[in-house]
Amino acid sequence: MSDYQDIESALRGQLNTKFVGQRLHYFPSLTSTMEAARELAREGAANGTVVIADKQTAGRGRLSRVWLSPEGNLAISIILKPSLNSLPQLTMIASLAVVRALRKVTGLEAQIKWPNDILIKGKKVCGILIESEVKSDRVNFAIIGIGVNINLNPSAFPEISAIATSLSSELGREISKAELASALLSELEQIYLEAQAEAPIYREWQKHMETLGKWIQVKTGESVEEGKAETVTENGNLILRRTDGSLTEILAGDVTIIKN
Ligand code: BT5
Repeated sequence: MSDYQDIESALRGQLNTKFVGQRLHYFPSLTSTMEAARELAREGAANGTVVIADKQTAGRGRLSRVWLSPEGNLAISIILKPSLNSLPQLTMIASLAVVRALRKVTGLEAQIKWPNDILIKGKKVCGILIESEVKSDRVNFAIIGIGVNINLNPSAFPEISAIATSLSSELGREISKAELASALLSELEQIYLEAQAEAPIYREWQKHMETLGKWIQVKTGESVEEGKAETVTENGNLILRRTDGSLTEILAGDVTIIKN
């Protein structure tokens, strides 16, 4: 199946959720699903509204980095209206949903690299981007952006060939985009509801975290910290033990593993 309308109707047919994806906007091509979702959210789109593009011409990562999204990539944005308290949990919710959906649809066991990468055998198969609009102490909306390399050959993209993988490269066969998107949306809804009910999702998240126990360097803007990744907090922050034994809590950054 390659025509986006076929994928869209297969997805609508398979989707088994209460609210996530019940409003679905599927485009053959967009600059970025984050832009389209933001416009919809500002126009008052319902909680759980989903935007998917078969390909993106200006897909983005954190700090305006480029996210390559040719057709074999699933580019999806989900609009949610969480409370301010649960906003920091969205990265955890999204990454766990990806891990569970990958296991269910492909049998592959993925790992989480703090804070927002999903890896298979050490290579990036998925990236997650959270954006939100908060006014005083209210979340107007949050958008979870997820990009998964489904059916693409990373070696065709020199920018990412050394660091990326895809489901088709791991499995040696193609995976249905509709099936993966549908599994992802239902896992996401389930974990989002669990988290609202204060279930401790961070323990499961921590269990899949490959970063923990390793000697790492974390860059956050101009600041660089080095030490052992000790643990993560319930809000998803990383606790690092520096060489002098002191601890520091890091909210976001880019991790390089120095030593296992
Ligand atoms: C991310 O940023 O990993 C978040 C990516 C989020 C993409 C989704 S797709 C749907 C929605 N719409 C968007 O426009 N974005 C979201 P970051 O941690 O900053 O990682 C970016 C880095 O990942 C780049 O600098 C590359 O090194 C690498 N990269 C780019 N494209 C990749 C790909 N397709 N597969 C693996 N790695 C990639």
